[in-house]
Amino acid sequence: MSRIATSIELFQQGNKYIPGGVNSPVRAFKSVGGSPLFMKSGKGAYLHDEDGNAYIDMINSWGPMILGHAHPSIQEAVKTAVDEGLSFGTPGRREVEMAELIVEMVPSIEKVRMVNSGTEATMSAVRLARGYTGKEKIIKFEGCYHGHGDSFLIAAGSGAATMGVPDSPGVTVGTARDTLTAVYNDLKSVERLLEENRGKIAAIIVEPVGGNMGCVPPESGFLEGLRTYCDRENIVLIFDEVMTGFRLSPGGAQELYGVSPDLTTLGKIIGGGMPVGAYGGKKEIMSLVSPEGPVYQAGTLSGNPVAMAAGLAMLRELKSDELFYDRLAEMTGKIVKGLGEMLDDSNIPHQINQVGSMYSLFFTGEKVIDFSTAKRADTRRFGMYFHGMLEEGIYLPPSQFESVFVSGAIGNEEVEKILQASAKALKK
Ligand code: KE4
Repeated sequence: MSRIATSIELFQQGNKYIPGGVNSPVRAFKSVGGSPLFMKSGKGAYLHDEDGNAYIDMINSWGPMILGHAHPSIQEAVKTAVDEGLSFGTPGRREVEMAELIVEMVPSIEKVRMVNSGTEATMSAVRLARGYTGKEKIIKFEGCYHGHGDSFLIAAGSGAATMGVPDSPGVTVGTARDTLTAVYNDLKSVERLLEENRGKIAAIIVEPVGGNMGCVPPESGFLEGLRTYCDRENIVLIFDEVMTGFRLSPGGAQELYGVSPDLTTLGKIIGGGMPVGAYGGKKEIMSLVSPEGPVYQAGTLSGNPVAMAAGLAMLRELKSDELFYDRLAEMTGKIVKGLGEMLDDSNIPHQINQVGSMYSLFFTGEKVIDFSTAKRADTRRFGMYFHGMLEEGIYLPPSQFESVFVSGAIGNEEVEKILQASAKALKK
């Protein structure tokens, strides 16, 4: 009998009632093949599937579980909140505490609004930027993902057109017309769009470290260049830090790279594992958000007390341990160094991009600096590596175009296991 028989059975059952058997597409293992694992529990660095198999978790729920699973202080905070009731639809103490903490930790945020997902955060930030500037177009970057809002599901139009085309049925041409797509790390591609759309661009939205084409760091001067353009053209610079916020440093990528956006979107870690997103930034812009201003945005469960309890516990843990991020980057560096050495020894063409506790292994000989170079990596080889690691009990992101997220629960013992597993998986 298969070692993942229960997961297979649950997936078959799930497919009867849920589109693709999952509640978020990337979980379905489509790009690596095979049947997705159904996880039953997590503790520390480990996940346990429904068949009792244990895995070292290298995704950590796509980023949120930076402290590892079932961290005592987060569990305790949630249990306390649960005993007081789940939701009131009124303002609550924890929302004020959370807003205060975010303003304290993220340099550019002066006011912040809680929402329920990263998608809600980015959709709201773009609407706010349009309301604030009175302009309609936005610039995003190929390979950057900002959630499933219509404005973001846009493929790069043909060069001449420069205008986007819908990347999903259901997204209207009208919506696509207002989204322009540039090339990550290529300021000239941004300048061309600015020249062709002078005075029409409300916002530039960017992942300050690419995580959705695999991990792709900003080249020197890229983020600074965007900041210069936005200052010159009265454009709102939005850093989508849903992935990098509280991941790369207490103040996220903007603290790491020293570039201040006008608005920041947050998610993942901020909820401690519960559904939370947020957007925030300059008071001058945020003061336009309803009910203080005319830009409407709302949410029944925004600032939910249980979710706030989890998020507060998470951020307080991260804020309290000054050496946490250094240790995390050092542990990640050990994995990346060991992996690089064995790939060099095996003469396997590879690139490993790492920023702090995010990294991606690409099977390609060329530097991966944008979506085009990422797409030229050998994704079939990645699928084989993914399954080889899974068989050894290491759970990697099931896609070449996702980033590994190392948690603070991964210690030297786990690093050793990850490298031993990699040595075997690369031989398959
Ligand atoms: P959510 O709506 O999934 O909470 O956040 C959307 C989002 C926004 N911005 C960035 C930079 C993001 O990475 C995301 C979501 N990331 C994906 C993983 N690449 C979530 C996993 C999934 O879609 O299931």
